[in-house]
This record gives sequence, structure tokens and C-alpha cells, in this order.
Amino acid sequence: MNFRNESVGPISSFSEHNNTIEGRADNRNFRLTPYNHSIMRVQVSKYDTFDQYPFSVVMKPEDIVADVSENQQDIVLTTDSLEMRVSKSPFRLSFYNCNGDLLNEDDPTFGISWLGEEVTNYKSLAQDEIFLGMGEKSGGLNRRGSSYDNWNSDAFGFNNDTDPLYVSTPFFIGVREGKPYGIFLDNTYKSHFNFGTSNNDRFSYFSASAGDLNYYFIQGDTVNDVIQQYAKLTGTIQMPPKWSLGFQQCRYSYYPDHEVYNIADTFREKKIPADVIYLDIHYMKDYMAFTFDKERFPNPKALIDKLTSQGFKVVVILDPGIATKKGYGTYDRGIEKDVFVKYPDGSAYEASVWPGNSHFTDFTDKKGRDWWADELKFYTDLGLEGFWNDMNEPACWGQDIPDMVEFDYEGQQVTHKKARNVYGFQMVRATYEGARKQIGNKRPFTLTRSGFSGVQRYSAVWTGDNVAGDDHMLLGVRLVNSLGMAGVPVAGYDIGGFVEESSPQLFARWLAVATFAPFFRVHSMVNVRDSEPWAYGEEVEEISRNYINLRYKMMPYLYSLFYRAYQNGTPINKSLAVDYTNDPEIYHGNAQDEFTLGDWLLVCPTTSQQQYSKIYIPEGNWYRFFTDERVKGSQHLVIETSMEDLPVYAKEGAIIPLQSVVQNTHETHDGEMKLHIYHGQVKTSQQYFEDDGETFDFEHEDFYRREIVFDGNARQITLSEKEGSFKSAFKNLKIYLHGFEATDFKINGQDTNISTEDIRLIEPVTEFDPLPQRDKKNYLISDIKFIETELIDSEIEIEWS
Ligand code: MIG
Repeated sequence: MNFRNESVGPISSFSEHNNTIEGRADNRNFRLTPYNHSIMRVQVSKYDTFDQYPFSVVMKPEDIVADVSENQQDIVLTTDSLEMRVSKSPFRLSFYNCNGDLLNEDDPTFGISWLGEEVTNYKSLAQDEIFLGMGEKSGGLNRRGSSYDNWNSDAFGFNNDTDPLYVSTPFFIGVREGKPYGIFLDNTYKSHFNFGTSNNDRFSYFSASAGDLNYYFIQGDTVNDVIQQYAKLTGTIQMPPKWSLGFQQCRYSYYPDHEVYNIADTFREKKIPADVIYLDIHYMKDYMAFTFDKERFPNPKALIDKLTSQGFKVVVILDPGIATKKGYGTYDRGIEKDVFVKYPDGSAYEASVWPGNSHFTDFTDKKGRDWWADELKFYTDLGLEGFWNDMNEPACWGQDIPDMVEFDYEGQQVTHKKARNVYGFQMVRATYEGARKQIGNKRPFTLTRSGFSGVQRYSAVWTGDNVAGDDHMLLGVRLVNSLGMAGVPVAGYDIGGFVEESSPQLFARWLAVATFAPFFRVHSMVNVRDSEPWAYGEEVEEISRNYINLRYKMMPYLYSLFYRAYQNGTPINKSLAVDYTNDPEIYHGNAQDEFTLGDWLLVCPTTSQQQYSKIYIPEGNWYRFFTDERVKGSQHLVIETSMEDLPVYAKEGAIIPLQSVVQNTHETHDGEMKLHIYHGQVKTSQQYFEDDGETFDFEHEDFYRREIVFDGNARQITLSEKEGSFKSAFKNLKIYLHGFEATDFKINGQDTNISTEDIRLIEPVTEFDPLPQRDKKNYLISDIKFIETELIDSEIEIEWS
């Protein structure tokens, strides 16, 4: 049989019930359901019942008042923020905002089409349309002109052309004539997105190799609105344990135990702050999950206790393949509980991976996840609270799992074709839920390589096996920025590169950039050079310490940003496309790699080889973070870049709470909140959040939260009365006033003294002989004004004249 493209024709019947429109068009069933005023679900099927995708979407349709009307050509559904027009003949959809601006429409000719089992939605392409997001995808910031597959893959040593990678999030944000919208294709089969590639801009399209057309259309006034609506659909992060925001040291692999002790001691001796050390696959007996190698690690409990006493957490790796060895408890129990994926004849699927012949746990089955949760007790009894899930695309030697292999998929009994993309997602779900079950009210930390839309509810993501090189460093930054736009705010890359070896300069630059990333970990491959912050010579050691110190100083700010991501999905690292969407300059050159940490700190990743770099400063007035030098925005700058000097800028109106340096997040700081405010004729606000950093008590109001508002025109800074029952660990408030000319300040009506201080947000690098050919930077912010007060819980109002 020859297939030709069949595009869906006219509507033959339809009905409306509670704002949901259902009907038939050309032997296809369709259903259109508003989820809220901004989100519309579109389902079109060639089967009698709609296909179910139970894993990603956690939102239920809200009860909203919408208006459905009909005329000769169209059915029109209108909500407060969105209008959907359904043309009747043929069946075509178009979406408008409430001002009547067209956001997105089906291609008039091809609309929704089937080609055999494959369903495609062709969309008209506006001349200036920009495409963002898609999560962990290589390439540039604007996805226009590119195309992508979603099929989770073990992409060892990937580069800027590699597609697909490990994680699939079939969600993009389009910007049409400056107006953003989002489309999430919730279909877990292999899918394909084309943003105008090889069709001379005739259309854009997205397709799934089987199943229904099942997508959510999102209207948002800004890119961040779209991201937040997507976060409503697929969920937000859990509050992570605070220690997971600290510096993390990994390698493939630290063993035996005395090497781990040694690494831990070295961090403390050298006063390089750190919170986490990882155990990669060599800790296991013959790579078997839920074991320790008795020769290499004779007493894991003692190791974990010792490291805990030094303020370290240990995170262990876990792969999904279970060795098929009789007498290996995990395997025997797995067989008994019947948790492994099977061939259609009922025999367990077997492939080779690290532990040799292996079966693969069916994490798409509750039974498999529950079994995994029980197995995890092996680790949690030892005091472990951090789990790293690898190889969960799933990967095995040869990387070609037969498509007929079957998975439960919440009782649907599907093949690898439908289940693959959610396998890693469900594995880390099982790990997270299992850890929660075992460690009670404490927050576990989980890290995954593979994932699908919604994975953020259970885990942080790292971008897999990158390569030591400047281009790869920048690619990693874009991947993290892009994951943030796809609802996955907690992500990072292997600092220094996993494959191959960094130069000292590259390692220093990579670590500096990663200081501002949500997930902050050094990792490298087996049989390559040592890659700890002290392994690249004294100068790099000092630079690394300076940046890691800065990371710990930024903890109050960073933690508040994680909380915001937990509340509403706002990315922690924001590509400039989030806040400066309609500035065309951000889609070219280096600006594509730039991002802000929160709303205020602009980070311009420059490479390690250049002495001068071109960077882009978006609109507004900015302060160079380490020197307070003023810079005007909306311009490209060529700046000198040296090994220790990452270009970072604070925006006018920036409100950045900092603390004193600690050696790990369990150590107490000096009790002084150092609130840095950057003057400008603007009004800005920053939420501040604090809690115990390790339990779920914050869910019962046991937190300390307040809103800090700066108003440069009204000449006012306010800290709202604190909310919640938690007592802040800070006693005093010291407000550093950057760029303020005024000298008369009142705190809650009382005159206050202005003092000045010389401060350093980052330390300079001390002299090394022989010096490289560059000036040693000083980074002293001299005579910086500050005011001080007790940090009381009631409102604090600061005024000046
Ligand atoms: O086949 O566990 O991406 O981070 O160190 C390689 C060993 C398996 C791949 C991971 C990498 C990890 C490595 N793993």
C-alpha cells in the first residue's frame, strides 16, 4: 500500500458541552478543551478513543466561563485571554489573543494530516516568527530554520549538531510579530519538529510517529507567562535540599574509599567550599545496583558518616539495568515481583550493559516503581539522600532496543515506541518517590540524564557526556537556558568537560560560568587527568576558590530563585529571550549564550582563548558586578577578558541578598544579610525566601518570606513584614547602596548613619610568578556606602532624600 498525505477535511458533526467542543471531521475525531483562560487542548485522532498520555500533564481543566459561538464558516471559542477559531470546512484551527492579534494558525492547505500512522500539524509561518525552547537541543537560541527529533539517546561526546540528545521536551515557544505563544505536543512516540527547514519557509510543523495529535496551545503576554502556564500543565520542581545548591565534585570514579576521604579532606584543608562528593559506578560490586564493592568500600556507613561530619553529602549513581544473576537479591526479588520489561512472548528482555546481561525495570508500571522504592532502602539505611540516575534513555551496548519490547505504561501495555521517551522520567520518578518513602520528611536530591516533559517534578537534569572545549562549554550554557524555557529550571553540565581534557584556562572559565548555573558540578571521564579545582595549578585553584566562595555568598539569592521556580516555574537561568524577547540583537553571536541569574545578574560567558570578547548588554543601565563600573545597555561591547574575570553585570534596580562565605551549606554564616541594591530610576522587587533547607515543613508555612521592593523614584526600599513561622538565621541587615547619591537615610522614620566600606564581591587573584601577560585585577569597590539595622520581622522601610 502506498501512503499519500491525507489532510483532515470538513467537519461533519460537532457538539459543545461545558466549553468542550467534540466532533468529527473527515473520519477523524476531535476534541477541543480549554484548561484555563490561556490554555487550549487540541486532540485529533484517527481511532475511536483518544490516546492517553498519563505522565506529563498534572493539570485538570479549570471551570472557566468561556463563550462558544458559531457562524457559517467558524466555530469560535473565546476565553478572557484567548480566541480559538475552528474553520469548519476544512477543519483548521487558528488562535488569537484578546486584542485579536493572530498568534498561530494551521497551514490552510495541509492543516492536520496523516501519513500512514504518522500525524503532522502544519502551521503557517510568519516572516519574522521566532522559535524558542525545545529543552535539551543543540543549535542556536532561535530555532527558526532548524529541525529536531525527540527520541531519548545516549549521545556520548555530542556536539552542536547532535540531535537527539538525552532529554525530550516537545514544547516550544513561538513569537509571532512580537507576541509569544507556546505549543506542547503531549505524545511520547518519537516526534519531529520542523521550524521552516528545507521548505523555504512554506510552513513549520510538528509530528508524532504514531498516536494522536494531542497538543496544548498556550497564550501568554510574555515568554515567562508562557513558561509559567506550561509549568501549570506539567508541574514545577520540588524544593531541593539546600546542600544540592552547593558545589559538587564528581568523577568517574573515585575509589577506593581512601581516595574519597582524601578528596573530602583536601576541600576542607584548602578551604574550597563544597557540599557533595559522588560515587560513580566503581563503588558497586561488578556494577550491580544496590551493592557496594567490599574491597573498595569495606565500610560504606563509616564513609558516609565521616563525610557527613565534614559537611559533605554523598550521591551514588544508579543505572536501570539489573544483572541477571541468581542469588543477587535485587535480581531475585525483581523476578519474584515480576518487574522487568518483556518481549511479547512473555520472556524478559535481556541486553548487555555495565553489569553484563541485564533485565530492565519497568518504571512505567507502579509495581516496578514500588519495587525500586523498597530496594532503595539499601542506600537510605546507610544515610544516603542523593541519587544519580544514569543510562536511563535507556542505554545498553549497541543502543538498539527492539521496538517490540513491551512496557506497562500505566496499564496500557505499549511497545518501546511509545514508552522509550518516558523511561528515564519514570525511573527518576521511582527514585524520587522511593527516596521520599524511605527518608520521611527530608528532601532527597535526584539527578537524571534522561527525561521527558514533567521530569522537573522529580529531578535535576545534567546534560550528559559533553566534551572539554570552549564550544562545548557555550553549548552547555545554551542547553541549560533552553531547558529552563522547557520547564526544567534545575540543570547543569559537567564543568571541565566529561570527554577529553580541559586546559587550565578552560577549566577556570567553565567553573566561573557554572557558578551562576542552577546545578554546579565538576565531572570527568575515566582515564583522564585529575579534575578537582586544585588539579590545574595554583592559579586556577585560587580562581576556582574565589568563584565557589561567590557561589556560597549568593546562597540567599539563589535559594530564593529556586523557591520561585518551585512556585511558578520561572527559570533560574533565563536566556535573554525570556526578558528581552523582542530585541533582535539577542538572537545573534555571543548574546545567544548570555543569560541572567534571576532577574538581575547578567552573565556573559566568554571563552578561554580570547583576550578580548564581544558581549551584548540588553536594555537598561547596568553595573559591572565586581567593580561597580557603570555600563549603558542596548549595546555591544568589546571587553578585555582575563582568566579570572567573567563579565557579570547587575541591572539597575537589582536587589541581591548575599551572605558571608561558608565551607558548606550546613555551616552557619555570620548572621548578617548583606543586601545589595543597585540604584536606578526604576521600581523593582525581589522575593526573599528562607527555611530549614532540608524538610517539607515549609509546606506548612514554616518558612520566612518577604518581598523586598526598591523604588528609585519614590526613594524607598521596603522589606514587607515577614510571612511564615520560620525564624531567619540572619540577625542583622546591612544594605549596600550601589550608585546612590543621597546621604540622608531613614530606617522606619529614624535617621541612620551612613558608613562606607571597601568590599570585594570576588577576590582578586594573588600574584603568580611568572605573570601571564595581563594586568592583575583588583575588584575593589571602594568606599561603598552602607546602612545597617537589626533584621526585625515587621515591615522595614528605608527612605532617603
Ligand atoms: O557508559 O557511570 O553520562 O556521567 O560517569 C558510561 C559512568 C556511563 C555515563 C554518564 C557519565 C558517567 C558514566 N556513564
